[in-house]
Amino acid sequence: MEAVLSIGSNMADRQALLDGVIEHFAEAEQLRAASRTYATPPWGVTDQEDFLNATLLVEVPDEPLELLRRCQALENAAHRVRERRWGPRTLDVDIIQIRRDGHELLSEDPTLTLPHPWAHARAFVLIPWAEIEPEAQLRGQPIAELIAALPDDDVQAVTPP
Ligand code: A4P
Ligand code: MG
Repeated sequence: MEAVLSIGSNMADRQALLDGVIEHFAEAEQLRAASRTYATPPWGVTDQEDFLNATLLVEVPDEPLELLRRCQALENAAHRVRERRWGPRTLDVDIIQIRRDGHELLSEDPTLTLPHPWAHARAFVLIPWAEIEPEAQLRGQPIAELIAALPDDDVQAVTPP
């Protein structure tokens, strides 16, 4: 199956933490594409440091929950401490979308909600994603349209290196 991952960090050596995730999938020969790294203002809880964010396309043999465990293991390896929702983190690896045979999986399961419930509203997810998959769709809607519907300020704040 194919999966779109959003990776983010706003603590410690942010770029090295993102690179570690990219290397993990590249070494397994499962990395299909990686966006550049974007600097992004904090979304949700705004009194925290800026993030670096990137989006990856991976192709993995795992079942969806196995991929989630892998993503969480990568977070744990970065010594991530969860203190508050949407708060500062060394590394966040979220599954944005999973596709099988080109069809998007949908899930309401709180353990793994698909697509990621906030993806459509997050410039820091959609803009890097559009860089690697400009024609992608989320719930059948082109991500280019979702980006066009975001507030201009949100879009302009997501800055490439
Ligand atoms: N979970 C359910 N669906 C998914 C999914 N599709 N991918 C569950 C990953 N996890 C999923 O996540 C809480 C639970 O979500 C997990 O147990 C998992 O089973 P968490 O990572 O433990 O908690 P969290 O990340 O603090 O909360 P949450 O709600 O996942 O936050 P987000 O959505 O990850 O947002 N601003 C910028 N600019 N850049 C960022 O990267 N990130 C966040 C975190 C907030 N603001 C940001 C950024
Ligand atoms: Mg998360």
